[in-house]
Amino acid sequence: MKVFDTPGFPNPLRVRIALAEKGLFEQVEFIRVDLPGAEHKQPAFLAINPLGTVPVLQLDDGTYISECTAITEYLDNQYGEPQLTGRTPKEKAIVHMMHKRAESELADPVGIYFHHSTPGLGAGLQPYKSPEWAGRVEWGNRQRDKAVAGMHYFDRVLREQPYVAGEQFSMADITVFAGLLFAGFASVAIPQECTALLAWQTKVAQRPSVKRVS
Ligand SMILES: N[C@@H](CCC(=O)N[C@@H](CS)C(=O)NCC(=O)O)C(=O)O
Repeated sequence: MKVFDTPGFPNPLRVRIALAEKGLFEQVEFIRVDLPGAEHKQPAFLAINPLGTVPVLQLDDGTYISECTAITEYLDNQYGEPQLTGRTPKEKAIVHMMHKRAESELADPVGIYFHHSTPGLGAGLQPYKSPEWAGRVEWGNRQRDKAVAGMHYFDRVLREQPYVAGEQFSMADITVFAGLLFAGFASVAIPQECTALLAWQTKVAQRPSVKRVS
C-alpha cells in the first residue's frame, strides 16, 4: 500500500494514526505531496483524487481511495485489532454519528476559518481557497465560533464517557484529535473551561500510535 500525503497536516494525521493503531504504519510507503506548492491541484495529482486533497491510499491493485473516513473504514475492515469503527450495528452507528459530528462541528469549520479568514497556506494556494466576495472573512469567523461551540460540545460528551463514541477509542477520537491540532495550527484555542476535552487530548496524545506518528 502507498499513502500520498503531507506530514504534519491534520487529515494525513488521521490516516497515519489509524495505520499506527492497526500496526500497519511500517508496511506503507508514504509519497510526499507538496501542499504549499499546490502539487495537489496539478493534473497528475487530480488524476488520482479529483478533489485535490490528501491523504490518498493506493492499494496494491492500483485502486485509489481518498477521504479519511473511507480509508479508515477500509483499513479497519481489512485488517485486525483494534477495531476503530465499531463491531456491532449499534457501535458502528454511534461511531459514525460521533465521527460526523467531529467533522461537521469541529474539523470542517476550523478548516473553513483557516482557509478563508486567515492567510491559510499562503499566496500560492489562495486562488483555490478564497473567493473574492466581501463576506468571506466574516463567514470564516462564524465557522471559527462554530468550532469553539463544537469544543464545548465534545467537552460535555467527555464528561460522561472516556472516549468520543463511548468506552472505546475509535475513528471519532482520531478526528476530534486532528481537529484540535488543526485548531491549534489556526490559533483557535481550546477554552480553558473545557477541562474534560483538555484532559482527553492529553490522554490521546500519550497513545503509542499518536506518539509514533507525531
Ligand atoms: N474530506 C477530506 C479532507 C482532506 C483535506 O482537506 N486535506 C487537506 C490537508 S489537511 C488538503 O488536502 N488540503 C488542501 C486543499 O484543500 O487545498 C478527507 O477526509 O480526506
